[in-house]
Amino acid sequence: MFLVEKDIELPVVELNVRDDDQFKEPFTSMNPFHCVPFLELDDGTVIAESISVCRYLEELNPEPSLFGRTPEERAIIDMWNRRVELDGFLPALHATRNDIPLFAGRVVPGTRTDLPQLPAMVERGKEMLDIFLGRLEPQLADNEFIAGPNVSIADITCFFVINMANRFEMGIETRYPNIHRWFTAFSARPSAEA
Ligand SMILES: N[C@@H](CCC(=O)N[C@@H](CS)C(=O)NCC(=O)O)C(=O)O
Repeated sequence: MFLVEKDIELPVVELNVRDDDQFKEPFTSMNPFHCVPFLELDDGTVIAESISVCRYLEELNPEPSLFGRTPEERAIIDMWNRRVELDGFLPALHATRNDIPLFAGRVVPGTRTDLPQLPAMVERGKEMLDIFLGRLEPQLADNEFIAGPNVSIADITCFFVINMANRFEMGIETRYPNIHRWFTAFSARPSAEA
């Protein structure tokens, strides 16, 4: 989504993470945290972590800005992106990974372990997610986008949180109408369709 929003084209290698490509060479050495995406530079340096990759690409391609242009904009966007990641994405991730049978044996991203899927983590994840949604709703009552009047990286991060939340039928459409309005509009962007 970030690449489409920024109109950046990169050569892409697709890994089949269900078939454990990320644990095979050369990828296991490139990202020992065994997750996609990661970016390999021409000198062989590897940058993993989605937000770190996006931040690097934004430095090279400042417009359209998704991380903010001024110190204040950058701080506000960073604040919201962290809230979305820490308070929304993590609970949604743990609820999802402890719930869907496909994730048995892989409850922590990029691992294969015998840690069992715990129903209590699904319930707690949903409860924490609901607290996050309750805090996000008033922000979207007053703002078109997550971090204010302009689209930002926080919208992209949150798009994935709401996608995961929708699986849990949390009644977003009726209980959080402003989140629903934002999500419907964001889903229609070419980057979401891509
Ligand atoms: N912290 C990483 C997490 C990335 C992540 O969870 N990627 C998943 C995408 S499906 C993955 O590669 N999973 C592989 C696995 O769990 O084995 C980031 O933000 O980029």
